[in-house]
Amino acid sequence: MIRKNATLLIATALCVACSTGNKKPVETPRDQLVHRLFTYAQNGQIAYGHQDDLAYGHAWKVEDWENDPLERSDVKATAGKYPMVLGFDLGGIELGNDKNLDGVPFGLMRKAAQKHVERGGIVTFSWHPRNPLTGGDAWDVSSDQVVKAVLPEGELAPEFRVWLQRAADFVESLGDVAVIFRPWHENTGSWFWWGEKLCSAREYQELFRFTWLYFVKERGLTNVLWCYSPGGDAGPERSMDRYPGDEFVDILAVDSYEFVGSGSVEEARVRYQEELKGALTFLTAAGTEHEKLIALSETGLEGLVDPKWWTETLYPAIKDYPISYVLTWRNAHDKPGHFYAPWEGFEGAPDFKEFSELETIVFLD
Ligand code: BMA
Repeated sequence: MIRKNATLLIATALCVACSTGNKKPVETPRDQLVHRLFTYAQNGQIAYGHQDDLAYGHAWKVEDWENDPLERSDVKATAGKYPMVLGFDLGGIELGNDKNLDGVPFGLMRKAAQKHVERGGIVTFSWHPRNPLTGGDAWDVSSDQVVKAVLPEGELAPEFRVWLQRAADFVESLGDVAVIFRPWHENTGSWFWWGEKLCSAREYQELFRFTWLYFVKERGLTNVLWCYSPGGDAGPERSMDRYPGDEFVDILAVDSYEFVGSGSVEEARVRYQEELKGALTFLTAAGTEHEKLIALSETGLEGLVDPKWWTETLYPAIKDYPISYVLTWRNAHDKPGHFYAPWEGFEGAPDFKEFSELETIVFLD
């Protein structure tokens, strides 16, 4: 039923997305990407994504990126196929650094993103910029004046403009490639300086809109799909209270993780599935109402401590919702327990392989 309603909407939205005023066929990379994501949702398919997949994995990383073919991937090693969606994080670009906050060179990121698109994949960027007021990282929530300070009337506006400029320069340097950009994520939590308790709803909306205006209107970066992704536990009211508005958003998404904590894996699974189903029910309705694509922009279970996580936890929780993609977080090369996809030799890998072979889950062959 959910799928049927969504299909009707998607068919309508697809016409809107494809029409360029005079019934021209799909043409720009952005139109093509919108079309593709709507088609997945319409067909009951979900593209699978993995953060940083081509840059490193569990206990390995690309060293000489300029000469590396970028063919290594934990996902490929365990599923036999690349993830369809490749995520990267721009954190650090704002300072003009040559590597991001997790040590990924931006040169490698650019090359991997372009290669992934050439291979037929989709690329998404998140951004964990540092705290421009305190000099701390994105998680520095010691001041609730940061968002206010970076807005056009604020005392840090000129510096923040340079930060936006550096992020936009990177996106522009990718060439004529459409990408999903997901700034100011998990804003219904209060662990980033743009979080719920750190700014008013209006300030948050202005931050998102200002970022959009800078990229789209000032820089003419029209190949970006804008993704708004609050936390999966926030519910409709809190999520939409800070929604920047239909003009500024193409994809409505949520981030939602499974946490085991001190309880059992079984209890964690029940909590996670409940939260996820609640969030995806809300997203499905919001997607219909606002005529937007929907996605599960970040998810996972750290260390995959549930051996059947893919087929018995994640899949049953997402299969009935028209999400265009689901992305699991990174496999750190330097923190042995910090991984969200299997790797070669990991005992839970067969369950992931089974997941990758499901007809409705889309990988990149
Ligand atoms: C977090 C962790 C951190 C990382 C950050 C940005 O969830 O993976 O180690 O620095 O994301 O990628």
